[in-house]
Amino acid sequence: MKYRAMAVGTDGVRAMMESALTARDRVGVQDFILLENYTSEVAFIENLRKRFKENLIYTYISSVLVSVNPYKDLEIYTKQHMERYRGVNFYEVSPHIYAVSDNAYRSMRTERRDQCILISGESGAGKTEASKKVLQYYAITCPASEHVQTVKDRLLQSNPVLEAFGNAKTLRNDNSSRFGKYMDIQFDFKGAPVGGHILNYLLEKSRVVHQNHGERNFHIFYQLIEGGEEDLLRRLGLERNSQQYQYLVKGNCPKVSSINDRSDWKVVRKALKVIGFSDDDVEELLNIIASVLHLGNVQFAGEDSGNAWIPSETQIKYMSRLIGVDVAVLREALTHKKFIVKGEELMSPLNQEQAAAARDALSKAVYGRTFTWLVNKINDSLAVKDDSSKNASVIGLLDIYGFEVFQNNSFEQFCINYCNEKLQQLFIELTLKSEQEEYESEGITWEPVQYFNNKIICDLVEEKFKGIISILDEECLRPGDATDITFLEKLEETVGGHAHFVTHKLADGKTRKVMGREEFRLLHYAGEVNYNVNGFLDKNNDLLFRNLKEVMCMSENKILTQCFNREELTDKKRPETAATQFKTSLAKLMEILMSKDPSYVRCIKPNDAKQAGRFDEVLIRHQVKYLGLMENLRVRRAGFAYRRRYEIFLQRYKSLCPDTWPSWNGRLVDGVSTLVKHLGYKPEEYKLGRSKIFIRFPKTLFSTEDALETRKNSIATKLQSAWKGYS
Ligand code: AD9
Ligand code: MG
Repeated sequence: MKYRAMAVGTDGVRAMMESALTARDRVGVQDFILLENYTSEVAFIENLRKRFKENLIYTYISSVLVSVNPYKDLEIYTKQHMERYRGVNFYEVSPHIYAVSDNAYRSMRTERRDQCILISGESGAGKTEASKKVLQYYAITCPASEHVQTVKDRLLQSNPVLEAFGNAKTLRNDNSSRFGKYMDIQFDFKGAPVGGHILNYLLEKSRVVHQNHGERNFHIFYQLIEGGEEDLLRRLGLERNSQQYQYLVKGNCPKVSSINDRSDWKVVRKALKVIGFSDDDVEELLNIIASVLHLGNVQFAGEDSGNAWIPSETQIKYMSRLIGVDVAVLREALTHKKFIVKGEELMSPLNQEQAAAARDALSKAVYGRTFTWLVNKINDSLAVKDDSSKNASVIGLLDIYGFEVFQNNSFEQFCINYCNEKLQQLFIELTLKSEQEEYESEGITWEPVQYFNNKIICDLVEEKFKGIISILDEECLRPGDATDITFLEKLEETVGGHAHFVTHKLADGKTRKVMGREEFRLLHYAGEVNYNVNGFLDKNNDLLFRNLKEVMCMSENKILTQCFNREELTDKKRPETAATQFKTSLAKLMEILMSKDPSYVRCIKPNDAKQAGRFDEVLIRHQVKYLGLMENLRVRRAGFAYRRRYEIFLQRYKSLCPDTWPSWNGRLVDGVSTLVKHLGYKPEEYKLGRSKIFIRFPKTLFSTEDALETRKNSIATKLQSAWKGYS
């Protein structure tokens, strides 16, 4: 009865009461591979809809898990659920994130191969929630000693801390991760989690100084102001009103109904303790957070000469006390720029606008580097302590921003979408590769499938010398008159003819009216995106004036002294640009992922209103497209819809053939062969590999399933009448 049980995702009782066809009609198929019309997007979405309506948010495409955010608590994450998935064959229980977690864990244990779980999807689709579920699954189900319990607690508690500092309320998600995260969970030879390591990617620093309407800054600011104890706020010189702070008023959204900043503050404070932050660490950390708020309130006035000055010094005095720098030094650094000409230092005054920009650059740098410090600190606390466990196996968890298309797309979207191109490439390579390998190892002839290889777009972005990032860097380094527009012109010259690149200029010299003059369009694998070049150079340069760096190096705050060091000041080499750093870190990430066996979780957001029960078809179709799900299904179905190891297949269906029932004593392959011949399988419907049977069409499997159902029903009826006769 297991097949029915997994189809309804409950204990299968309901499905048993109905005919096989009705059950399938109502709840759809639990694996898209079993869809009759597998090339039809309509059928795909209809299957998702049916399941969503029944609160069945998970569906497979073979081993890929597709998850639709339910926007409500489904009570499917209890300890009992975890137990149900422990050590059970992937296909014998209803699709679940726990099944993926357990499967990865068991593969790691039995095959001794590192695993990774790649979670993707757009903002609000449920990636972070999914990654937390995986972590919880391991924390609860894996073996533990006292030491391991500490590691488990720290792994779990790293989440609220990173979310406080790296997540924010956006229009799309009340708890949106504004950084990419890859986390390794390290296991010892007994399968217990003994450590972890986090890599973080591209924090959206610009949020510290600006938020769009309806959005907020990072949660920690509000948590501190709402939840901070009276004497703490007094010490930090903060008022209990977020709207007093310029960096917190831009989005006009101080409160969010789904968020309780005060109780979250308590959670974060506790989590910091569990992770091993000392009272001093926390004090220094909060001094920085408060300083950023004070810094945001520093206003500049202009003299007649145009030079900026600071009329009220209350804020910089607080700052000076909190991070231990001299007020006069701070004042000068915020209103001047230092040049070194022929070894001599020259100070040039800034105007009001420049001073405000320098102030904001400092806030971003301080926050961004503190975030990196925080991640490093968490890593120290998660580091494997015991040398004997150093070569432990690893499960990596990737929770990274999905493809983004907004009304106005900038440098951040460019980086994020580039990252998704890379992940898509990896996905294609790994799914196709493993598919091909399976056919080869089973000795089955493989018919290659046509698919779009997005390498061409990755190259367009990242190729040395002629890729978009190289051209951007070149403009950033070019002294003189380089601007965002000259960057766009360079792009037109260099990649203008590329099949995936478009600007307003047409080949015949005319202009394309539908595109702005400051835009370029990339034809991504997932769709077209127009990028506005405004701010590209600044964001890529990510420069902080030298004297501001110097001031930070002088700070007595222990965290800041680690974030800003003097070597940086003497280093003649220009720091790498933001895009190049990102490109390098992505290349490293791809290497890490390539070295592991991947499992995929593809998250889908059902509607933009964050509402339970709403299935917005247009929105979902769009995501199905850019997650490449139809392509994934096509590749997976290209050969055979269904494959199972001989012993599992025989065990399940042996009762349908008198020669294999109640047991088969010969070779497994002969048993399966006897069984399917008895069932009337035609030669073109299946193939027998070395250890598995491959079935080409779902209908073949369905008819076998239906036969099994009929047999069970008839036995039940016979038993019932026998029972009646007896009583
Ligand atoms: V973003 O790219 O970081 O902006 P995510 O991470 O994809 O995004 P997240 O996991 O934060 O989205 O989910 C958004 C919200 O959806 C959560 O805060 C929950 O309220 C809701 N959610 C997501 N997954 C589930 C789930 N499995 N069950 C119930 C869920 N609610
Ligand atoms: Mg997230």
